Amino acid sequence: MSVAVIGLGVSGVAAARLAAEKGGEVYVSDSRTEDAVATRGADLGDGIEVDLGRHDIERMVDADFVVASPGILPSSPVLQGLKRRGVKWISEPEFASRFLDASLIGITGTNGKTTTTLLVNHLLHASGVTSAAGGNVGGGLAPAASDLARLKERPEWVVLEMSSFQLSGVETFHPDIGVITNLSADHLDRYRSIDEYYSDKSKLFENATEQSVWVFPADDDEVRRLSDGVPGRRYTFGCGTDSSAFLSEGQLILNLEGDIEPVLQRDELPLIGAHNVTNALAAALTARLAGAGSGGVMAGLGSARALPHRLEPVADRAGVLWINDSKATNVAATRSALSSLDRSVILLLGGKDKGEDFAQLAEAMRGRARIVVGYGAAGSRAINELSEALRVGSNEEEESIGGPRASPSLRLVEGSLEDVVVSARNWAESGDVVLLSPACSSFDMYENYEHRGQHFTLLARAEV
Ligand code: UMA
Repeated sequence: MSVAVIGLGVSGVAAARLAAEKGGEVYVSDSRTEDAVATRGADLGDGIEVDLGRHDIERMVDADFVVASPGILPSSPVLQGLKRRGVKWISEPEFASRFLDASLIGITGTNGKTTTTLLVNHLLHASGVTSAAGGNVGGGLAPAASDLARLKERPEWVVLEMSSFQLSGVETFHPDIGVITNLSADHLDRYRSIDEYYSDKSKLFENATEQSVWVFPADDDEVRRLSDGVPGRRYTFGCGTDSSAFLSEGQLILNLEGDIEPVLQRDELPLIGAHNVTNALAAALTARLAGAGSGGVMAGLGSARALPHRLEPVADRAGVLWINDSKATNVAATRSALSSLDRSVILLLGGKDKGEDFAQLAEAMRGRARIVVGYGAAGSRAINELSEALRVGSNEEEESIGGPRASPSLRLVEGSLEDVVVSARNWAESGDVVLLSPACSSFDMYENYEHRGQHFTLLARAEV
């Protein structure tokens, strides 16, 4: 087997190691030559050919597999060059899935997919079912799909988080259980339209059969539209007692083929926010369908912990709670963070502009956000759009200060995140939450959202 791997990040390294372990002849290339990339290349060891600073398309055209890292744009010269030569490439989890000797749960969606993936894994473990989670997860929380294909001890289940970028390169990938958490706009800096993004997401169904099991949100029109006609058994979670997993009178409940199973009181779930109740319902349902016992699911939900950078409480000082939600890199995630808090909020919003419409946050802000701080490259556009959206449809009486639909005070802070945190600290009053939920990616100031979240956590905890 000859394998060409494009990109030497987490995916590329994992795919190259798997290919080499399977006896493949491996060629890995990366357009960069920086020390960090060179070190990763050197660490691959002998037997893997590493090419830095270029992609040699001639070296790829005859490969049995060309594996492209998910961050490489379809419009990039290397993928365009391959396309011109009629060479197909696959994604790294697609490559891995050919060597995964376990039942497979594939989880995608716009928001909540990492939490749901890791929670399903946790619930399976709590039930004594062997499993391993990975895929898009990132942040050092779980390995790439190809690393799971190299595990010495084969688990019963592999739980894979799949991004749209990874799904775009599937061919034979077919999860035994496929989960979509929800769908809304995202990655509009990469896709030309929302439909193009949804079209990649729908590749989760590419190889569906009558034996496939699907776990979908009950109230998501896009998921319903995309999954229309897809073969397999469907289960839903969310609103209404018609679902297989739902919230009723403060209790999370499963209804598996007519067996009503109370799982946990909502206030016993140690995760903040309504969206995490939904994630927990999806995870509990998925785990039960994969063979987890009800006792294990109950115990597992009770011992779940917030993941770093996802509505993670990081400091509580002078009555002010600081929450790191740096993973909220789109408007929908920030809206869901806002709606899940019942204290007055100072929202820190901004970062690299992904082209989404910030006006969509206006309604969720009314009566909840006391101050909105715009910062970074997208800060001033965010403040301008919100100012316009909050002015339109305003009602003076309802919106008097502290009223149920009161508008936030909009402020722009130029400078670093440290400047933003200093301002927020000065403005915060006891009872407030200072929420970093930026609705933007971090690349204007940071390497990634983890780096941004770590810096925020340090600043929030700093002695002043
Ligand atoms: N590169 C080239 N040629 C190019 C462009 C890039 O060689 O034309 C090289 C870069 O120099 C770099 C490498 O490709 O060395 C980076 O590849 P990558 O961007 O695909 O990143 P990986 O490190 O392989 O991480 C990827 C996912 N990243 C992206 O999708 C952007 C990680 O998801 C994932 O955890 C990892 O694979 C393992 O599956 C991160 C992410 O942000 C967490 N995902 C997005 C999200 O969740 O919103 C989709």
